[in-house]
Amino acid sequence: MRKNIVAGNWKMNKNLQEGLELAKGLNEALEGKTPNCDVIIGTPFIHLASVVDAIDTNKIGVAAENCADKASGAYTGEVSAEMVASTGAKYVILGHSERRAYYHETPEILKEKVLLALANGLTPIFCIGEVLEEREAGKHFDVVKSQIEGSLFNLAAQDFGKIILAYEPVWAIGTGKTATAEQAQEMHAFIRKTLADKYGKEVADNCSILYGGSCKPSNAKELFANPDVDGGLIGGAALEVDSFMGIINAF
Ligand code: 3PY
Repeated sequence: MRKNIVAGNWKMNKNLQEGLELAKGLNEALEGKTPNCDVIIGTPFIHLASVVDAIDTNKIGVAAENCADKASGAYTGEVSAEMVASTGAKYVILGHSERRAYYHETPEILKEKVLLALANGLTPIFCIGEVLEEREAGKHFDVVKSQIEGSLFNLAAQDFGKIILAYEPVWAIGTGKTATAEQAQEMHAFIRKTLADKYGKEVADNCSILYGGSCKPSNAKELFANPDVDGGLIGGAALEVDSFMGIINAF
């Protein structure tokens, strides 16, 4: 059956020393505890190897926040999925709305990234979600479905089984606005049905679908209580041990 997961997305925050302090603090806070969910932290590339070394990776998984859409070669400044995997990170966040919006990542580019991540043994945490105008125009289901179809439906069922999805309504990211528990459940159930129609009920039931977008200790419990919400991809609240622990403890 699918896992409950709380994954942090640090974005472009924390220098190396600050990041290490945060990772170690979280490691300490989890010492001797068995949370009711898997815990993952998504860090900038340069933190990955040091964070992996500094924590118990059996307790806390480590994710990159991106990887290149090319395997290797003359792509100055890029970081490949193979390089990410060589640090000991096991996950990679792909398709975050910030990457789609600011770095023009298309479904085609993301499709390549997913394939390279999987080929290198990384678990993609694949983000999907509509912008405010799309929701207001009643297009949110179509948008999310086409994001999934465009980057993931080329996968065989066996490979799709390795994907974690994160539904992040763009209008709720960094805005302080959160989807209501009903809105989150409605979309997560729609996503699960979309997966079931393509891959069958078993694959759909086994896929963890996280909610992202201003999830915090005060609303995590209500969001996670929904049958199709299997955890969260957490932005700002992942930058402090106490608030991130507050969300982990919501399970
Ligand atoms: C947020 O909650 O702000 C996020 O974008 C998490 O990825």
